[in-house]
Amino acid sequence: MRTQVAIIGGGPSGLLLSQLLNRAGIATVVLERKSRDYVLGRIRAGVLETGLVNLLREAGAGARMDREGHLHDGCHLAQNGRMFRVDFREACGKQVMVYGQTEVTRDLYDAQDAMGATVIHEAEDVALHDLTGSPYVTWRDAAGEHRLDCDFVAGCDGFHGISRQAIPASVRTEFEKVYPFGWLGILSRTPPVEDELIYAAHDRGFALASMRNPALSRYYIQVPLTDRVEDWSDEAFWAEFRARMPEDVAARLVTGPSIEKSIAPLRSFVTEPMRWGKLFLCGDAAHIVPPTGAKGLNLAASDVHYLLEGLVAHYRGDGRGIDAYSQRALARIWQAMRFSWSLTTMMHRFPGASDYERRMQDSELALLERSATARQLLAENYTGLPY
Ligand code: FAS
Ligand code: PHB
Repeated sequence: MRTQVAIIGGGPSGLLLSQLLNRAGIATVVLERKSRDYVLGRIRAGVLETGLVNLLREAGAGARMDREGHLHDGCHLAQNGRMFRVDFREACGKQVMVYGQTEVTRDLYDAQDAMGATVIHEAEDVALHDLTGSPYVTWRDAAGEHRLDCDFVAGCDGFHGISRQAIPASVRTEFEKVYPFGWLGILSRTPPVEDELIYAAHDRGFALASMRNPALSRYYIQVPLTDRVEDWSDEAFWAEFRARMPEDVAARLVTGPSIEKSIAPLRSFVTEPMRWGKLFLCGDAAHIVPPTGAKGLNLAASDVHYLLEGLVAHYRGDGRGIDAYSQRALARIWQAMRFSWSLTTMMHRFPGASDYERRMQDSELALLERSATARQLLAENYTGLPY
């Protein structure tokens, strides 16, 4: 087999890149380790920046999002029971789209099917070869061993994939911060407690009220890294969530059985460079942000944007785009890293934090409540910096 761009990973990065490249007349093959059902069973992000919304429309995969997604003009910040609003439209004239990553991935799979794109599932032992020469990919499945020759490889295989490791350790620089807590998240078929998201800082710990649609709520609470999902009954979750939200919010909370419950660790991670010969890293394969700023999925989208531009230019005879890919992507990544780290540091309770550090957190929130300029800076970052 031969193609122009081999894409490792059939999550949102890989599928969006494949869809956009094919629409530009560039052939791809996507190699995904898991089954389609497994990929679509993951519950992850929920907030889409305008950049991603526009890319999905450009990819011909935005129709259901436009029908079923919800545009939000702002969000709420709460501190030990007091709540104030950040008005994105007033602060920076932008909005966010609330539409689950699971649905984005489903829409991309449907668009890939409609296009007749090649997505190979349950590809085992994927390996990358000759990345600085004539690259090719090998894998194994029920039918046996396979080889795919290509011009380029896009490593869209997430944090635990193989692509990042294909870049020699002597070339790679990794930057990491692991946070001393995780997020316990649940999905429940209940009406969201508020029309917009609520990020709540509380002495008991952080909590987030989000949603997928008017009948499906997505809620999170900060938990110690030592907690396991089985430690948390639904009742215990609801009681703790209520305790961290303002009283009027807690009073109107509708609870119900969880249909998904999981704990995600929080880390900030970046690997540099994002290119090695004919290999380009994209999305979680290259970076991880704590979900506080809702940047993970959205950074994957801006990587796809830069890589798409570079590859399209290359096939038209101009190699500057792919040469600049890593630098362009990292410039935006580090801004999102800063924002996600800053919001996480402000909103969570850190074990062993000094009284001074706690006062700094209170002061950051007080500044946001008081200053339209501070809210504008938060709104510009939350709704997404320009590509
Ligand atoms: P993904 O990890 O989504 O996809 C990579 C794909 O590659 C997977 O399908 C995997 O099976 C496949 N793969 C891996 N190794 C392979 C191999 N060797 N061969 C072939 N295929 C391979 N972001 C937010 O903005 N908000 C959130 O609330 C949020 N919650 C999250 C919760 C969890 C538990 C996790 C892990 C992430 C969360 N994220 C969140 C971030 C998440 O949304 C990512 O940013 C997003 O999935 C990035 O998409 P991809 O880069 O495609 O990586
Ligand atoms: C979600 O709805 O899953 C969500 C929303 C905003 C975040 C993180 C997660 O910052």
